[in-house]
Amino acid sequence: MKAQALSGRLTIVTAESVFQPHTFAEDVATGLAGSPKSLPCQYLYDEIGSHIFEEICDLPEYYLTRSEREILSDQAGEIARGFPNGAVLVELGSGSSIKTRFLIEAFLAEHGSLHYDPIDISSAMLKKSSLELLEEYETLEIHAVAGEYQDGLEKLRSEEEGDKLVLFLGSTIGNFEREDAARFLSGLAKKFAPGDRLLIGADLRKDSKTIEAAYNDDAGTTARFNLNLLARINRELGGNFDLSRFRHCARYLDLEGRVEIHIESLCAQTVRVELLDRSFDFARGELIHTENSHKFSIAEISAIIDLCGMRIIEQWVDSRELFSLTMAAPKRGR
Ligand code: AVJ
Repeated sequence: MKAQALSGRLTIVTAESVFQPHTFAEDVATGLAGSPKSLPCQYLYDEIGSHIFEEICDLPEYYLTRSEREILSDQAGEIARGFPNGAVLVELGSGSSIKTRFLIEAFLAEHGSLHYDPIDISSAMLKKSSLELLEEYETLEIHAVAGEYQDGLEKLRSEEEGDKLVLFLGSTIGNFEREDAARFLSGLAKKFAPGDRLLIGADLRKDSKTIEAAYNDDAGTTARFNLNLLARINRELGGNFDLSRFRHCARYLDLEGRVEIHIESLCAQTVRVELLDRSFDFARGELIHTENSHKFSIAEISAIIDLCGMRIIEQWVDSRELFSLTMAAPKRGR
């Protein structure tokens, strides 16, 4: 298919958050000077990080993607039939859009054509996956937004285009602190028209062995994903991190229901970051916090949906009961 035929069905707009090259430098400076040290997890997903994350999704230990895919492939037809007038599919954090294909195909089968609006921080990934989708599905139209979720949502198409089905898959919600998750979903619910729906994937609480294995895989892919953050500081900010002097660690806190991911300094060392014109001291065993991944019980999911002004329409789990998918509507909705 010609590039023209593809690009006629594709618009990519860039939200404010992407036009701020200084924020990475500032956030690194603040995070590494802090005590305890930390780095915001959204910086894990540069082009290289996004690709390593795709590898994580295929790992034998990383059950999340397969479980969610099982639910989506089983339920996509039913979900599409739940929107008799069709819907605009909006996806928060689309990545490579692989799982979304089940829904795209179901909506196309049911309604013939479809508008798909992915929002993702990685504009390279957005462009690549959008072009792949357009090549495959001739009646698909894509309005992609490069940016963070919050300002990405401001750039969506208007209500007149139809009911929206907002996808928030992969347990990305687990990256938020629980209070921030509630705040985010409340904000989303406030923007919802009566016919709009949220389809949210959330990883379930379970035995710590299964969870810890998913974040400490044998192939070391998750370690590579995590340490890429230091490599990114080297690449973009002229850092001199020696990656062999750091290691990945992830542990599950059962009570809190979350995996805490850190990078540990294996020795006492000083790291220079040229563009910041600063050095950072690390003690042996000192940790940089890089990510949290929260897990939820079914009761916790119900409570958060209710708290955020929504009601559950349907809820599914996979055959091994590891992962959940929840369809919610605004309380005042149809
Ligand atoms: C993309 C946030 C859902 O928490 O499982 C996977 C990120 N980090 N392995 C997760 C992640 C390390 C992932 N989320």
